Amino acid sequence: MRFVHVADVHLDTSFAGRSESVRRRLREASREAFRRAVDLAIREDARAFLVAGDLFDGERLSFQTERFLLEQAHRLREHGITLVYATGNHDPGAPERGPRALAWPGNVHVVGDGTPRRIAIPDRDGRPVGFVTAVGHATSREPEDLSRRMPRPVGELPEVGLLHTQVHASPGADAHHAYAPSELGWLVRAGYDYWALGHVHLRQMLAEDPPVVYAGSLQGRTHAETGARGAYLVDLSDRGAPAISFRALAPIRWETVRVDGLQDADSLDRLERRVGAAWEAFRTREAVGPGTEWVLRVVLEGATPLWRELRREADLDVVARELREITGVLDLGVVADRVHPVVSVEEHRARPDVLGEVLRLAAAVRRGEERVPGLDPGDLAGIAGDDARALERYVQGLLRDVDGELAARLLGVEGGAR
Ligand SMILES: [Mn+2]
Repeated sequence: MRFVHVADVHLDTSFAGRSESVRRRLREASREAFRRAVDLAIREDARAFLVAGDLFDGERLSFQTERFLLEQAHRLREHGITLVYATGNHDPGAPERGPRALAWPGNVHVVGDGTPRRIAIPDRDGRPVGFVTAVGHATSREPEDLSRRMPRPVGELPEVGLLHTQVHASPGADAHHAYAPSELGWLVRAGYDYWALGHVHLRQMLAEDPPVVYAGSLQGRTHAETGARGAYLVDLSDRGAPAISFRALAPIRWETVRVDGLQDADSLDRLERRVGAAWEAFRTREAVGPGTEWVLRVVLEGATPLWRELRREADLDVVARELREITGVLDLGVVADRVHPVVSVEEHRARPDVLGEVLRLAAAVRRGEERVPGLDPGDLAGIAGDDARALERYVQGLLRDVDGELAARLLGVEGGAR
């Protein structure tokens, strides 16, 4: 059985806070990525198209998306491909109500509640080539481990489990709510040949035998969702040797480029040239082909003679607008809250004053030779528990690359920044 596995499509996300044209393009891109996944299924002669939840971002569904989805479902039907869609926390509930109440064609199975359904996947002649067992979220805050309700597979044909779940302790899970939580150990031993999962937007294989796989979001939606995004093409014809390949499909990529060492950038033109060069270097390193669109965030850091301008919103807007033109990206934002005046850290570190003492202490803490006296984990945001070693590492992390900022703040040269 060959199939395509997608997850977390989030159609009709609002993308609030961006210009109307960018928002429209981002919403189009989610549909475009979905269309490309359908193209892939048709081209590769897949028998099933699996959606592991969060097909929709919420209750609202645009006319455009409604027409689009039905069109894609019909394309799959024309090619004898079965679409199985298990709902997630963003699109929970039975298909009779809400955005899922579309006039789906007969090849579509929507599983919108917590009762597992085992669906036979036929070949072109109607003979089953495998089974997909799906279970959906009935509510937006499913507390139960739905995987425990799935029946133990039996028989000679490949069996796939389809589920929107937060697998306990999987990388990136912290960024998502623990809805329908499940245990990797149980999934591995449950008897399925492949677990098609959704919910955690970071693409990953949690296990290889059998494959337990998060497809990741089909099209990135925030700056936290970087890198290529797309679908998995899976072939279980040989149950002992599943063939799994990732296909990048998202037309838009989200990335962040950090630029520091701006001591010599003493004019708008020089600053923009530096950013332009960093952007070119990034694209060369990533070897992304033409045709990809970008939502880019440029983070300016460290010492720069332009620190005063870069903290003014109106000036930052000019930088963002000009950089958007120079780079030709779809959208671009500039973050510059870590820039500071140029001060000679080395010179100040050698002095016997308070600043010198602070700089020497910071360096010693980074090297692990000193601790910040009297520091209580309760005083720090971003760390839990009272493990002394973890606290030390955390503080060392905080003190990385801060000398210039420390010096600038203590010297008071930042006065009158706004
Ligand atoms: Mn999601």
